[in-house]
Amino acid sequence: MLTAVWQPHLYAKSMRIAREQIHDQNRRNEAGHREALNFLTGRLKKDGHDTERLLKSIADFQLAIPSWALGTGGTRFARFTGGGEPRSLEEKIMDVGLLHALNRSSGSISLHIPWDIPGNATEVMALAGELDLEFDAVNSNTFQDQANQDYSYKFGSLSHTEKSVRQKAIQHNIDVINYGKALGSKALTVWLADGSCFPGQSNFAKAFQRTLSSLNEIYSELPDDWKMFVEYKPYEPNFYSTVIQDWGTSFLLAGKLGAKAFTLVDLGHHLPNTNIEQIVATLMMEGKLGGFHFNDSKYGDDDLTVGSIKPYQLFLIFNELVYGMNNPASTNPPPAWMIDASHNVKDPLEDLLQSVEAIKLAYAQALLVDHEELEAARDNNDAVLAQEILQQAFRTDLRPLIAEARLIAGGALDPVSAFRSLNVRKHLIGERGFKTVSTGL
Ligand code: PSV
Ligand code: MN
Repeated sequence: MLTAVWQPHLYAKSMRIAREQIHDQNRRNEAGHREALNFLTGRLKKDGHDTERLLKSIADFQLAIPSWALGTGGTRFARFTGGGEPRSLEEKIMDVGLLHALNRSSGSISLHIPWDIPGNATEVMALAGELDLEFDAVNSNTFQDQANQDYSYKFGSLSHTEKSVRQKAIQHNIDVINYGKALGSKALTVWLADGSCFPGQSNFAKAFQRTLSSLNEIYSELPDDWKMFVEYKPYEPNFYSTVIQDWGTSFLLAGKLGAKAFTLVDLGHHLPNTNIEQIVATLMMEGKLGGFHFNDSKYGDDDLTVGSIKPYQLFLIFNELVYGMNNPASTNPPPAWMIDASHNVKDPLEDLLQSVEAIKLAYAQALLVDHEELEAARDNNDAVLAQEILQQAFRTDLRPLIAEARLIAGGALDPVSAFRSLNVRKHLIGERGFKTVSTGL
């Protein structure tokens, strides 16, 4: 049984995973883990790696969990909800607390407004604080009409042809900034569904200019220590054109807006086979990579578990990210790391644990790359050696090192199996019921 703690000042009689329960789980796997770790660290040290430094970098790497991805996702055909889904923002925060207790790497939550409006910011902050969580970027939503809305985003929001609709969308973004301020967030993410479904429907240049002018108004309300992330996407829900369709358009907007505006890369927002690692390198070179939405895909914006389809691509992206972050000449501020995935058939919490693990693995593998050696190979046009260097890192199984970093931080050696042995989902169903539907995707 999991520990149930009554929090009188908060209204949830909610489950927490106690450290002792995690230790009990870890004791079962300890021997096998030590053996694998000793073998790995022996090899890494022989190859000249500083394993203590690697452990620290891995432990420090934190990912924001989206408030909209704690329930089951769906497609436009159906949504098969699972049991025990969070019914309120507070329950979502509790869920992120469970993830963080297990992996010690999910230390923040990213809110989508109005799906998750914090009613009482002080209480919400207190709950997050108890669970050792912070609030990451806040996300605006002008891609749906809300009940009782007397205007419509059917034909766009910040780019709408009618000024009054644009004004509503601008005001919504300003409201979102204000919600974020109360929670200690430091960034606003803007993703627009604006675009057109048919050739001729929209004037591309005018739509861009209206968007820029709306974003400028929002930008002028952004606190000095905040950032604005402009997320791009080539298609969906509009199928002919999207106003902010690609990194170039986002980069153009960010440049025109000013120093606090950046591009946000969502891995699922590219046409098939796009070289995303090159986009990352270019944006970092220009100091304009603000944030990342991780997921994986086979065809489009599939929002699948990170690393489930193209783990090598993920590693190559991290290779550029690590290079960009460690390059002393880089002016790029540390990007904000977020997951943006949807779970149609998996338990959302298990899926998120898998995504975090995949991201940390790719990051750690990228840390193994010797960039001086790689540059030398490049300078000599030695494509064979360059590939050897990258694939040597990619093919090193660093899972014991990731597990060790988690163990040191008080997390579970194997978060998914701990989640299952502790019957977390069963407990959540007992608490919240079986037929629950959470807001979000
Ligand atoms: C759009 O596809 C997106 O990636 C944006 O980040 C949204 O905020 C999120 O998904 C949820 O719809
Ligand atoms: Mn996204």
